[in-house]
Amino acid sequence: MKVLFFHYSDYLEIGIPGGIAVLSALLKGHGHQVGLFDTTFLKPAAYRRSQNAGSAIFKETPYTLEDLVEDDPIVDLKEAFLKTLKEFQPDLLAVSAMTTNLDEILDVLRQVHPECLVVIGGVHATLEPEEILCEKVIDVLCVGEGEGALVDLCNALEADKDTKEIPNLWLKNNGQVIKNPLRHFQDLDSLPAPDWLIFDKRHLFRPFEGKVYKGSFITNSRGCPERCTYCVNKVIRKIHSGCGSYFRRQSPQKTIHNLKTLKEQHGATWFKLADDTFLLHKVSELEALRDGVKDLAINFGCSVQPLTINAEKVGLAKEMGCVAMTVGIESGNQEIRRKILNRSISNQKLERGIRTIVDAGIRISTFNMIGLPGETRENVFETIKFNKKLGIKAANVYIIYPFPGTEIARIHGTNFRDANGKMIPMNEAAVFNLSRMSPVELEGLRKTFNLYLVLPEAYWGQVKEAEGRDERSQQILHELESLANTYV
Ligand code: B12
Repeated sequence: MKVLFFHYSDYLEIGIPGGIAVLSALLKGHGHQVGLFDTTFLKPAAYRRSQNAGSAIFKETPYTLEDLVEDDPIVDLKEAFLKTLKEFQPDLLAVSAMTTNLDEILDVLRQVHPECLVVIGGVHATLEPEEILCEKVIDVLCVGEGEGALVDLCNALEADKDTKEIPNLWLKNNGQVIKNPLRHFQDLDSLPAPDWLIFDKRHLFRPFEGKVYKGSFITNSRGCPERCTYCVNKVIRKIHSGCGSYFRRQSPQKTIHNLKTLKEQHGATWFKLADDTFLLHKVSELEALRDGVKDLAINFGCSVQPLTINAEKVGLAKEMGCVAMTVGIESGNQEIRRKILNRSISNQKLERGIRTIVDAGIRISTFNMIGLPGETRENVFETIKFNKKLGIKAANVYIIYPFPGTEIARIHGTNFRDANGKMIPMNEAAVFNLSRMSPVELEGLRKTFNLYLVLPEAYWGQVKEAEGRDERSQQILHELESLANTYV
């Protein structure tokens, strides 16, 4: 079978999608031929090299991603897709969708109408299967994990066998939808190393502390033990009741094997372990990982769940090559964190955890959300000040987006689609209006959050001026960004 994967991402939003990478490796192992249509490096006509490169808060590298795409031609997405379909002649188009890219994917498919069978999977397919299967351009949908389902589908199609009873797949049949039950969760140790070979090499661009490395995202667990009100994991866990333990970890041996393979195949030496649970592994497992990883001489960053941080585990991560950790603070107000987000950790414990990471000499950044239900401007400043007190120099800050199915979306009756049925883009999340701030004020705080964080309080009056939308505010914003660079 010839299977063409479709990965839709905004221009230059790099990072290898773990789902497609593992599915591709598995299909190749079963003798199928795999191709990829990836929008990440398709330069749109509207693209302009950013004017203010260098003024955002980061350390400059000898070259940037923009340098790497300098000579690329402008490409029309639809034409490029048609060309790939013509050249590759797939038997099956395998599409991966998150909530955030579904509309763009469907736009392309509706314009092109591929002749081959189209199967869709990914987080959004799992969350909203009914909605997606109403689309004429989609034939088959995969709920949950795709490994068993996609291999079974390809093998059956190739052998001209019936595909109607493949677990995890929903199929259209004479105007009806066949909804097959879910299979037991995937054993992570039985999977091959992710296939990065089908991706453009520029996905591996990894700037860190002024140097450029090669690498991308990998995961070594699935599911999540937490039940946060804003996260899709809680919904996905519910859909899968009866499929086994939702949260699963890979064995250290398997993680070592995958890292080794990716280093050998691609020269990758900088990885981002994208799941939140790196330090949830037992000490004995982390020791085994350390023993296998330290000779690989790799660097990595990982996200960690604050309650799992302790000096012994952080020390082991450091010995393996961990140079950066990201911790979800989400809100500096522990009552908001507990009551609104269902994250029970106290500020005191969070602080202790973060200091442990700092003391180990590991660079730290945080995840923060603003625009939370009932939140005030003062609450946002509690989050800024909490980060500041901990000496954080890099904060990821998002306006909360109530994804479909999450508790926050249910409680507040939000719809991620506007009156015309279009998905509300991530960068317009302020319109959900869950907090006590206006969308304009919230957007202003989002763009200046890191300036408040990095610059001394003496500058805060100027930073407030930069919150505005007018030209003068923009000008102040750029000036302050340059100034902030001297503080990091
Ligand atoms: C790494 C990562 C990223 C990376 C890479 C993204 C990518 N495309 O993989 C980057 C940093 C780019 C990223 C960005 C964002 N991300 Co992200 N990301 C992740 C993370 C941590 C890991 C993804 C991963 O590799 N998973 C492991 C693989 C194996 O699982 P999988 O992708 O689900 O694939 C399996 C199945 O879904 C299925 N499947 C997938 N595709 C297909 C296709 C077919 C044909 C079939 C049959 C099956 C199938 O089979 C796979 C194997 O079982 C997940 C959380 C998580 N643990 O999944 C969040 C997650 C996917 N991200 C999320 C979000 C919100 C974002 C952002 C919006 C964040 C932001 N505020 O900017 C952006 C959006 C980017 C965009 N433009 O759309 C949400 C998605 C919510 C949603 N409803 O869509 C998640 C689930 C986190 C969360 N818990 O909320 N992300």
